[in-house]
Amino acid sequence: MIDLYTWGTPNGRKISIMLEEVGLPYNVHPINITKDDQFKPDFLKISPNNKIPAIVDPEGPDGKPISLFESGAILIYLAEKTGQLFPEEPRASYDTLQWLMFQMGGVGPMFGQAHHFRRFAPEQIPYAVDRYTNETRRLYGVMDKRLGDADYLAGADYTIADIATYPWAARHEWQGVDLSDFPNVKRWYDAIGARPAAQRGMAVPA
Ligand SMILES: N[C@@H](CCC(=O)N[C@@H](CS)C(=O)NCC(=O)O)C(=O)O
Repeated sequence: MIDLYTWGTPNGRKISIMLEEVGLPYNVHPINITKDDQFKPDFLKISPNNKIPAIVDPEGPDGKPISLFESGAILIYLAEKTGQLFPEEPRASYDTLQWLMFQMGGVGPMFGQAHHFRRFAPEQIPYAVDRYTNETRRLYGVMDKRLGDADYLAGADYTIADIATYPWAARHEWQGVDLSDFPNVKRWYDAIGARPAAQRGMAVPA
């Protein structure tokens, strides 16, 4: 049974959606990042950057336990462990990796800053709000163009690139984004939202 250390945030929900999609059983360990659980020594042994998500798989690739942090690495690990949601054919595999990296290096950090400056900063700083809201909208534009050409981010198939991006799009209201401005993203968002595994994963931790 895989141990998942998580909280109710987009990065955490990437992994619960993935575990639900591939059908691996898992135990949820809530790490309350609003109460500094992420700084506790036992958690730091698993996740030295004091961030969720992290996993411990008692049956790693060599049959021994493995612990992993960084959601992109965890998604690749679970995809390779199960042979699901990460195409093997080289072109499709690189398409998946490039859209996964686009999420990890662009969507996650920029949407996260939009959340911070729009909702959580102790004072409203117009420069920061505009900068990250505009960058978020630009990234939705990139996704909308891509999803006008393909059903999913990496092409014809639903992959870990979509799983990484969906929980961030689920916070579109926090970002001041109306999905009707991005109709291809909306179609993709609704398709993933209709998947029972995505619905179960989005409800973790309970
Ligand atoms: N690049 C990391 C980012 C993880 C991340 O930012 N996690 C946030 C919650 S979404 C967190 O644990 N924050 C707590 C902190 O920074 O102290 C990943 O994708 O796993």
